[in-house]
Amino acid sequence: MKRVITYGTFDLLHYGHINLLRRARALGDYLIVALSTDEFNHEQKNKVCYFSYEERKTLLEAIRYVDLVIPEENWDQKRTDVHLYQVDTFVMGDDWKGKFDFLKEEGCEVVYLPRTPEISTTQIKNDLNNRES
Ligand code: C2G
Repeated sequence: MKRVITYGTFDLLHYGHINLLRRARALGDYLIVALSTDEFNHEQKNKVCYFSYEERKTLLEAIRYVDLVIPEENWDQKRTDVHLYQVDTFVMGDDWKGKFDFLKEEGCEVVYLPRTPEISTTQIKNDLNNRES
């Protein structure tokens, strides 16, 4: 069984994330999503989430492409994760291109997939604000 892992905050969840998860899952048989915790987002990613970790986890677990959701608590757990979860392929959107190539040293394939260009949480928030004004 080929095991794939990807990481992220996934807030607000949108079709760009779904496009990523669908393609990541298609690279193997089992997809693990390491979901950034509220503490990690707040303290190290400087992201303020609309949905809590538990709410974002519930959303991700409802997606057909996702087999397991685990917490992402820091930037440095990836090396451990790929061994702990026997990961064959690490996947991220290409906004991260090159940033995780070190995982190849752990025997893990590293794949960067093109982002869905026209959608982002910032875009959603801006559009909603503009509609209200
Ligand atoms: N993504 C995408 N297209 C978009 C928006 C996001 O393909 N329009 C991808 C990102 O490239 C990423 C994933 O969806 O691979 C999750 O996006 P974020 O939640 O923004 O992830 P990020 O905050 O960059 O967290 O340790 C890695 C970090 O946790 C990644």
